[in-house]
Amino acid sequence: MALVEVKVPDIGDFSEVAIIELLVKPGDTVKAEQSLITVESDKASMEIPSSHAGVVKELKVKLGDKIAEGAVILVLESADAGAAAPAPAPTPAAAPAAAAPAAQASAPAPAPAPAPVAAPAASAGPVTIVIPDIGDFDEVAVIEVLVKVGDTVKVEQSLITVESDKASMEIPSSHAGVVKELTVKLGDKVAKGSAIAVIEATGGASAPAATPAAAAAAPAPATASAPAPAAAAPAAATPSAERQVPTAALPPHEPTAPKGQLPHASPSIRKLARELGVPLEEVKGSGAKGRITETDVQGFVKAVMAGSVQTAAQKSAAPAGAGGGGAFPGLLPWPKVDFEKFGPIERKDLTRIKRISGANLHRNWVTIPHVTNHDDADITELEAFRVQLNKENEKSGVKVTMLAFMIKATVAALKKFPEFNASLDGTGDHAQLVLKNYFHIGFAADTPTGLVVPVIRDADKKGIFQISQEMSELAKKARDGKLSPADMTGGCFSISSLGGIGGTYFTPIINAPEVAIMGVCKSVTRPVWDGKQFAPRLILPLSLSWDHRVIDGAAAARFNVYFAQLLGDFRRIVL
Ligand code: CAO
Repeated sequence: MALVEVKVPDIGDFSEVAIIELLVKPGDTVKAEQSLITVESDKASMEIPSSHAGVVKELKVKLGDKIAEGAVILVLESADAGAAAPAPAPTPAAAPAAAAPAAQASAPAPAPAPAPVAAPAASAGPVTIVIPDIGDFDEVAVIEVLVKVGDTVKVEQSLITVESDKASMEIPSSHAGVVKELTVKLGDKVAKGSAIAVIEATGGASAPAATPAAAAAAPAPATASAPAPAAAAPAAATPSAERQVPTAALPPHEPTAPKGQLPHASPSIRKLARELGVPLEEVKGSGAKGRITETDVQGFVKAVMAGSVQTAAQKSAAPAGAGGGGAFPGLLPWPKVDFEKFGPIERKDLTRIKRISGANLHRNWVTIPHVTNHDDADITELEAFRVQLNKENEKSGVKVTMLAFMIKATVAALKKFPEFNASLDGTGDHAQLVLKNYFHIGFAADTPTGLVVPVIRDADKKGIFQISQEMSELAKKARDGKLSPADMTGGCFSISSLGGIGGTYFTPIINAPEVAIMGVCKSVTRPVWDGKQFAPRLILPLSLSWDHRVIDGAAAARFNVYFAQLLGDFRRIVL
C-alpha cells in the first residue's frame, strides 16, 4: 500500500474551474476512474475521475475551490500505486474543446470553443454552424435546443446543450445573427462537424471561423468560459425564455435526482439556480431523463414564493409537524429526541382529522393576532328555564341544551356588533372586510378521531328547539365520522363549549376566516354579592378570542357584556 496524490489531469483549455460537488469523503473506497469531484464553468460541467483505486485518506480540496491542471484533489492509499494510471487526458493541442468521453472517463472536458462554420467566415450572409471539435466525443445526445428559428443570437450564445455520461456542455455560436434554420432536434446524436443551425450572420460581427487548430492555439482566458475569439464580444450564455425543452405543468416539489447525486441540469441552469438560490437537488426535472429545465427552476421559485412548497432549509427551520406554510427564519430546528433512551414508547399515526385540523389551527394561531377577553354570565334563571323546558318536553325526544341558547345569543350579538360577523379578504392595500348578512354558527365537537366544527345554518331563522335538534344530529354525525364538507363550511362565528367537561377559562383559537370564537366552560354556583347579601348564582365562564386586525379590545369587552346580559336575562333577545 502506498499513498498516491490524485491530481487534476490535463483539462484542456480550462485554467480555473470551480468545484461544485465532492463525490467522495475520507474513508471511501474508490475504483480507478470513479468520479471524485464535479467541476463547472459557465458552459460545461464535468466529473473528474480518479487515476487509481484505493481508500481516500485526505481531501485536499473543498466545495467552491478553483482548480486547474495539476492541483491535488486528494490523497489515496492505493494498492495499485505502481500501476499505470488510466489514459492521460488529451493535451490542449490535441483537444482544444474536448469533452469526457464515455470510454475515456479520465479525460474531463473543457468547455467547447464557439461552434465553427462549415463555410468560410463571411461578414454577412447565411452560415452553417457546426459542432466544433469536441474531443473524444463520438456521438453525444442533444438534450436542449436553446434557440428557435427567428431568434437573434449573439456570438458565443449557447445554441444547444449536449451531454455524455460524465459531462454536459453548451455549444455556443461562432456568429451573431438570426437563426434561419435549425438542423438538430432534441434527442439527435451529434459529433464533430454535425450541422446545428443556419444563421443569417449580421455584417462584421461574426467571429472568425474557429477551426479546431485555431482554437487549440488560442488558450483559454483565466475564466473558465469558452475561449472567445479576439474579435468576438464575450457573451454569457443567455438562457432563452423559450427554450425548446419538453415542458410540463408546474413541477411538484419532488426531486428527480437520486439522493446524494447531482441533479441533471445544464451549466446555465445551474448558474441560474445559484443566482436565485434555488437548491437544484430539490427540483423535479421535467426534461428528458429528469433533466431540470429553466421552466422547472421558475416553477420551483413560484411555488416557494406562493408558499405551496418549502425548501429543505425552510423545513428544518420550522417546528416539526408544521405541515407546510411559511417557516420562521432564524428559529431553532425542532429538537430531535431519541425518546426510547428515556423509557419504552409506542408510536401512533395522527388521525386524518388531527392532521388537517392541526395544520389549520397552527396556521390560525401563528397568523392571527389573537386576544382573549374573559367574562362571566349569570345563567341561574336561564338554566332553570332550560330544565323546565326539558321537563315539559320530555316526550318530544328533543333535549334543549345551553349551547342552543348561546347560539341564539350569539346571533343577537353579531347583529349588534357586525364586525364580529366578518372575514378579512386580501392583504396589504387590497385588504377588505367582508361583512356577512347571514348567521351560520359553528360549534366545536369532540370526536374519537379529533375536533370538528359542524355549522348550524341560518341560526337567526331557527328557534331553540330546532337548533337543539340540529345540534344533536350534527354532533352524532360528527362522532360517527359522517359529517360532509357542507356540514362544516360557511361558518360566521364558532362556539367551543367545554361546559359538559369542566374547566374555568381557556383561550380558544379562532377558526379562520372567522374573526372571533366564544369559549365556554363549566358553570358553577358561586356566591355573588347582590348589593345586600351574597346570593348563590350559577355562573358561566366565557372566553372570547378575537382577531385584533379587525376587532378592538373595547368592542370585544362590549360583545362579552352584551352576550352575558342576554344569557342573564333572555327576554332581552327580543328587544
Ligand atoms: N356548564 C355546566 N354544565 C354544562 C354546560 C356548562 N356550560 N354545558 C353543558 N353542560 C352539561 C349539560 O347540562 C349536560 O349535563 P346532563 O347530561 O346532566 O344534562 C352535559 O353537560 C352534556 O351537555 P349537552 O348534552 O348539552 O352537550 P353540550 O351541548 O354541552 O355539548 C358538544 C355538545 C357537541 C359541544 C360536546 O359534546 C362537545 O363535543 N364538547 C367539546 C367541545 C370541545 O372539544 N371544545 C374544545 C375545542 S378547542 O380544543
